[in-house]
Amino acid sequence: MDVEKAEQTLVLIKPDALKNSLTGYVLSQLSEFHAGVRFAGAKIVYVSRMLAEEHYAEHRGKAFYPALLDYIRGLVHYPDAPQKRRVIALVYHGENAIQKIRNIAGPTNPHVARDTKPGCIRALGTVVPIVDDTGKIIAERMDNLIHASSNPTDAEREIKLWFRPTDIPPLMRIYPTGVCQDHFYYKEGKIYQEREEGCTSLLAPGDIAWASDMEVLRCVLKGATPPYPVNAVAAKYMINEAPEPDEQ
Ligand code: FUP
Repeated sequence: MDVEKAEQTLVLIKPDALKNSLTGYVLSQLSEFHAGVRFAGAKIVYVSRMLAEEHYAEHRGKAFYPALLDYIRGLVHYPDAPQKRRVIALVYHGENAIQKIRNIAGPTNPHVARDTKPGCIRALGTVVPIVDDTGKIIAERMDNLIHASSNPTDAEREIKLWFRPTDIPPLMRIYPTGVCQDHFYYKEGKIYQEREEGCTSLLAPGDIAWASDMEVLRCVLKGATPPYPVNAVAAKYMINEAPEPDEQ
């Protein structure tokens, strides 16, 4: 297929699917034979707070947001086993990939999924009430087994959040990339061109990077407002680097 015409979408197999041994089932449902989409990227990810916050940035401030972060980070399903906290992140590639996979995933709320689309993946999920300090139900946490990008804009943002260009085979990359000319180091939300104590090296001269990520880094260095948060650039370069301080 012509790369220009193909769509890509991000799928996350979440901790509840892993805990219930549903990985094989999900992969079968999303296979090329059943869904007509192909793998473009795959990785096992320990989800840092920064990555979780960026992934669910649109839900920041909502009553279910803290529970959503704990869920995607695996704290809910593996409270006593930090070493098991992870998701499987996948990029699928194909014509109409976003809608095809959303259809197989089904409605966001597993109860709605069961009622309206029995047989879809999320019909196997569950809904858990979230209570405040007084025991009053303030929201619901939807344990719906998989994430699937909902539209082309979200898909691009999410794929670039979880994957570097070099995680994807060169002939399958659909977003602009460039060759980095500078050193970019990250520490606590700031970007440096010289190595600082305790910083992480994000990019070095010669590295292939998402063109939009390099624009964000250049903006931050100049003190200008970047098109998206610097943490959305940095998070992917810190994947699986180290556990959070409270999980060591
Ligand atoms: P979707 O695109 O289907 O993942 O749905 P949303 O972006 O609306 O929601 C993102 C995640 O938040 C979903 F996986 C479910 C979760 N969620 C809750 O836990 N409680 C809510 O009240 C709404 C959404």
